[in-house]
Amino acid sequence: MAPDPKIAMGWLHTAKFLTTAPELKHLPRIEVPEIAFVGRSNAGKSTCINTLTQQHRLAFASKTPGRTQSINLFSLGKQGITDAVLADLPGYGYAAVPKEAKYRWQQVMGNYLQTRDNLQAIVLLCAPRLGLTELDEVLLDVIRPRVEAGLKFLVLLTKSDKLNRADAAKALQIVKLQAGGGDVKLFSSLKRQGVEEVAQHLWDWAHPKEKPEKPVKAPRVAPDAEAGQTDPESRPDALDPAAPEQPGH
Ligand SMILES: Nc1nc2c(ncn2[C@@H]2O[C@H](COP(=O)(O)OP(=O)(O)OP(=O)(O)O)[C@@H](O)[C@H]2O)c(=O)[nH]1
Ligand SMILES: [Mg+2]
Repeated sequence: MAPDPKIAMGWLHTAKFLTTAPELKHLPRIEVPEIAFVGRSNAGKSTCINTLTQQHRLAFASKTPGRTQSINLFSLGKQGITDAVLADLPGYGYAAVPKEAKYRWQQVMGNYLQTRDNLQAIVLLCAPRLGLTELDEVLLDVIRPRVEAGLKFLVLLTKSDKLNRADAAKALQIVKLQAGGGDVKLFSSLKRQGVEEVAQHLWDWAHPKEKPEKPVKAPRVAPDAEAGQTDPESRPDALDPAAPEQPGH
């Protein structure tokens, strides 16, 4: 965990709009970890991003389901050095969307979730009264191989302010079972429930602690290293807007 939730919240507050794209092939290739917010339409994804970043209108939120229609990326990082990206994805399951658009979006989403190289974690948001719906289960099936390969994953029961304590506890229990023991949390943008906790998760995903290397016989320390000099090339990779699009999409 980030040593202090204030650090994670301060980091999230640096969020800036980066780009928007109707499908994966239009997204820039990015080297830093990406954290995607997914879920049914109207679940509260865009609002959740605004709450976490403490910015009112970073992501477009609306009462009308289907508000977010493209993949929107927001960059994060202090001192202008991007060290992570948040992705706000369009929701699924909105009945009024024409069949063709639904199909197109399933393809875009499946493609994104299965092949986006720098995807580090997924936050799946769902309404506590609905729990995980059939479409959420389909999404879980799609990402299962990647979760097994190390993709981080968190389920948020959004709008928890709409439930009393007993109902919220019950919903949490049910979704925990549905998610097969995965991490599930109550979240409310309105009441700010779970905000700092989720912020800390995001921080941790974006700043994984490096595994200690196997102990090796200590070499003689070079004078430069003793002086604490760092190699600029060893900084976390910043975004490279000039990078070519990922091949094969
Ligand atoms: N009561 C309550 N309402 C919320 C909360 N979070 C979001 N909402 C409302 O839910 C509606 C949908 O929020 P959005 O953030 O646009 O939902 P979305 O998941 O991004 O929707 P799409 O872009 O259509 O996929 C808006 O009217 C929000 O004000 C919350 O924590 N509590
Ligand atoms: Mg949205």
